[in-house]
Amino acid sequence: MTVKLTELETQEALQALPHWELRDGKLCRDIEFENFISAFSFMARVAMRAEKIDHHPEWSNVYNKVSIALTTHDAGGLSARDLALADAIDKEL
Ligand code: H2B
Repeated sequence: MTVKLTELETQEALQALPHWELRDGKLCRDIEFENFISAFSFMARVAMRAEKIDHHPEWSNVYNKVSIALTTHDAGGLSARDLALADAIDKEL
């Protein structure tokens, strides 16, 4: 079972992730790309990373936009695994 972050840990994490915000207790980022293929190739790269760390995003894509929401289902909220994935996602941009 993965441990859920405390309120303080969550606030500290948000300081370190300026492109991310909390929505409904999930760590969210919306990204706009130049076109569909840029958006989709980003998703493919993130999918490979997510699989490697066995932690997967909730996300959707419409043409050149990707909306991401991170949460840890096992923890019933945010965990360090979401922070690691957010970091990995930022590195793919
Ligand atoms: N991804 C996310 N976002 N939350 C989880 O709780 C989760 C996951 N659990 N990916 C993992 C896979 C779990 O099902 C496996 C067995 O480790």
